[in-house]
Amino acid sequence: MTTWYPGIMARTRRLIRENLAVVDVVVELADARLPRSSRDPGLEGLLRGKPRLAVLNKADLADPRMTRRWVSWLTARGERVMAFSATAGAGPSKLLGNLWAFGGRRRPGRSLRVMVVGTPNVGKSSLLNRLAGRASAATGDRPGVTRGKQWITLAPGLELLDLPGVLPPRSLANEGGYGLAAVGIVPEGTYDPGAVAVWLLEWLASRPSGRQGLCATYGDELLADAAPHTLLEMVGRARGCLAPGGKIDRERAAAAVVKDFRDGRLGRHTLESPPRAVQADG
Ligand SMILES: Nc1nc2c(ncn2[C@@H]2O[C@H](COP(=O)(O)OP(=O)(O)OP(=O)(O)O)[C@@H](O)[C@H]2O)c(=O)[nH]1
Ligand SMILES: [Mg+2]
Repeated sequence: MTTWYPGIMARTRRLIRENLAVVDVVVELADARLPRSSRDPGLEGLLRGKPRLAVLNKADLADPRMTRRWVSWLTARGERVMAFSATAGAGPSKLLGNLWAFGGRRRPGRSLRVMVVGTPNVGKSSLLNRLAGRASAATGDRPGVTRGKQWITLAPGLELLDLPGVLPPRSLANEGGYGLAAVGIVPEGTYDPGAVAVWLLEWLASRPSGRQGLCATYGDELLADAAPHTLLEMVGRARGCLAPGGKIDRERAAAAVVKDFRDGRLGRHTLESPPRAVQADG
């Protein structure tokens, strides 16, 4: 199978296509911790040259230096892009300014209409709520919260369309490896949380900022003598995830690691780097 939930994904793509004609600008949300693989390359063709602003959301959870590198890299490739945090930090004035600037010409007196698209759980509904200054759209810490389309009218003269998330085809998502599961974009039940937790622990343990986050959360002894494959056991001990008989409950330990990472308790990390500058041809 190459597609997730083919019915829902086809319906969401149809919603995007059907509403494209009535919107002035599209905001494409990505997760700043996975600026490449949290974007569906299929959207490009679907959006047919509509003015588009790419927003690397959840920037509060990503490594700020890496976010700057990603913004520069994408900008150099001709994209309009900015970093944002829908639920933290600075307000939406820069985002609003960009929307008005990129929205193009409109009939006088008509509202600016903005469609928000992106993979599941990247914060589309949260961004709308932040712009609206009120909780108009339902949000939740799992993919698939928004089920249908919802227009939200903001004074003055701004209308926003919230849509469900679209997942890239499964084969492309696999290229994102465990990252998409780690940040909560792909649905539960489609990955093994134990494998994701072990991957995350090894990823973190292999870099100084990651080691710092692990020690701060689970104790210094975590890295003192742990071989990579025993990290999960060590976390289980630190977190008191014990099964009957005093054995470590690896499932609970894995869930704790994934949750701690998603909530930013292990530090601010970006799971993929922009490609190195390609050498000029010739
Ligand atoms: N730390 C942090 N959390 C965020 C941010 N934006 C959204 N979230 C959280 O991420 C989760 C998903 O947010 P939603 O707004 O429901 O995401 P969505 O893209 O609308 O998700 P679907 O409708 O399921 O596709 C929620 O728990 C939000 O509180 C952000 O900028 N920073
Ligand atoms: Mg939503």
